[in-house]
Amino acid sequence: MTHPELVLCELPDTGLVEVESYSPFCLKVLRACRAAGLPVRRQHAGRPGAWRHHNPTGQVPVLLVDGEPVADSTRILARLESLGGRSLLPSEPRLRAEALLWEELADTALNAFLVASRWADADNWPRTRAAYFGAAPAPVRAIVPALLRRRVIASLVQRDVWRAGRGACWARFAILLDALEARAPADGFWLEARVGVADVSLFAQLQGLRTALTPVQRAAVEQRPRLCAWLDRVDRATRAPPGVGRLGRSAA
Ligand SMILES: N[C@@H](CCC(=O)N[C@@H](CS)C(=O)NCC(=O)O)C(=O)O
Repeated sequence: MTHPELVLCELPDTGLVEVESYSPFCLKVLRACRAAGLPVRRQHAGRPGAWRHHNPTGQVPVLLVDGEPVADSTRILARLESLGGRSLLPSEPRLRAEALLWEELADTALNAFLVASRWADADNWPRTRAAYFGAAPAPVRAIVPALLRRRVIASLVQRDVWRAGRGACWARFAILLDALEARAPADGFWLEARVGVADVSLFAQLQGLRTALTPVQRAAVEQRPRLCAWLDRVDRATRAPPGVGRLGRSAA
């Protein structure tokens, strides 16, 4: 079967093979395409709003399916199911529902900790600022990062992640990591023997916490051996084959 042409509109490549994007939602879609065996071409822009002509919310990722834009990682993964690749959803209805619940947990609760670690935590913010805005013109660098940071922190307070402060945030994060460590599969993948929606969704957020931008949170993840062994399995199963460049087509 011939596959549709897929183009992933996203942010710049990080240059890290284990975390190709600092956007966990772009990473989720990229790894899902590979897990499904669907070749995808990556297109990069310096800021999410650059793709607003494809997505009025101004967010990434957007996947162009034969030129038709599909926005939001959850909608994109649902759409992948009809594109002729391998299904990433279990066929058994209860497991299928569970996969979507894990996706929701990853996209909401885990994502909030990832955003807090990079934007709100004062220790990590200088590294985040350099990675996200280092290439921007000096006048932009002088104004935009601080404005955006204020807005992101306000949203984290609204989401109750940062409302009680830094100590409470990281204490709650540790409890969630402990639960994930206890639940992580000893072998295979999160719900089945092959990589699925739960794997790529949880992987994208947790792997995003394992970069040099957030060393304390990376150490917290890496103190959980079962979780890390599973993350490494997902990484190996969905990583770009050697020799595929950032603008190249990445196949399963
Ligand atoms: N629910 C969306 C969330 C996407 C999202 O938050 N994307 C971030 C980058 S990781 C973004 O575009 N942020 C810019 C903004 O919200 O204005 C999804 O699952 O795709």
